[in-house]
Amino acid sequence: MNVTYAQLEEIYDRPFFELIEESHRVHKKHWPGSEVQLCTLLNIKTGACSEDCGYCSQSAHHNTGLKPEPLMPVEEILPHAQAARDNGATRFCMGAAWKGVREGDRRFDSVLESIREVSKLGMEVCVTLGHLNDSEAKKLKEAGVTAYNHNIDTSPEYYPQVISTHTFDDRLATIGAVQRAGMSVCCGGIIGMGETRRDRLRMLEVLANLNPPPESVPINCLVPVAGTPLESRAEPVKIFELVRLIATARIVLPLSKVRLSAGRTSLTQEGQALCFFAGANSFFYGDKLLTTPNPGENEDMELLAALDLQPLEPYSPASVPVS
Ligand code: SAM
Ligand code: DTB
Ligand code: SF4
Repeated sequence: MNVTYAQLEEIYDRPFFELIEESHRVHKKHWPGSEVQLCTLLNIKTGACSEDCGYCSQSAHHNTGLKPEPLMPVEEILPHAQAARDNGATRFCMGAAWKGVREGDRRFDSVLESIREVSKLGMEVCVTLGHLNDSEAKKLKEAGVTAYNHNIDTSPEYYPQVISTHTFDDRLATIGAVQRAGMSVCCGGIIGMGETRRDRLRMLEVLANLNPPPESVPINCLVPVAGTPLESRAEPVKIFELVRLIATARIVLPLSKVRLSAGRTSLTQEGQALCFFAGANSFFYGDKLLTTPNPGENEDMELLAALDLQPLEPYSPASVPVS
């Protein structure tokens, strides 16, 4: 979809109930069921990251007190993946805190082996491993990766205020490699980092104009981490601004899964219900994100039951949109 900034602004600024009525209508047209995707995260390599992302607990540039851990071998990863599947996860997402993978590095070979094993469990397999070139992306696809998560995080204009060790264009280059390799792109961002409404909409503009648009779009609310530069710039996200952004994303990215991501522990259940009504159809499931807390599994299952929503079966017809 070719979407302009002016169109995004017009959608976002509609009277609140008109906006969410429209986004709910678009949602029902393309996602007629009441399924929600449950993605479970596992941090397979923790901390000591060379990048300086201002929000991140895992950057070696910030003193967050996080204890670095080396890359988990396949035998340590598999029990986590099995537990996630047994608890009802649809997608298993493995994250590594480093700048990117390097072909020929034994750590990359170890990740490829883990992907091959996890993909036998029947869940969708997502990884988020930083920067990739074409041939690395191809190897990940061949190993069984369904989707690659690589966020643009904010607008091109605000990006240098958040990160200095790589550029917005570096992020787009990796997204290009992921697309050429035939993996789905999972790409979204963070709000609550002191950015403006314009930055949020510029971020959506870039996402909506990716060709093809991302298969999934995580919308994270900043989890302020002590010791990070953004701790002091953090602004609690206003729930109706989050709902407006999700509704706008649903309208301009009708075929994408919109994921209510980090920051749910600061939202009420009623607030989350509004997000699902406005068009979110995925969330992170399990009591830990990568390094920070997430609502408990029982609490989330109760929320789904109360809203008459069902966990999405991986690879089921309901996991693809009606176009
Ligand atoms: N190192 C890889 C990368 O940068 O793509 C993968 C892991 S990184 C932690 C994945 C994403 O998590 C980031 O792009 C960001 O959107 C999100 N994230 C990290 N820390 C966060 C925080 N404190 N609050 C909200 N989202 C966060
Ligand atoms: C995404 O957009 N959010 C997830 C996932 N992709 C990898 C990560 C959220 C991390 C929140 C902070 C933490 O737990 O360290
Ligand atoms: Fe490293 Fe990713 Fe954290 Fe940036 S967001 S510091 S690249 S782990």
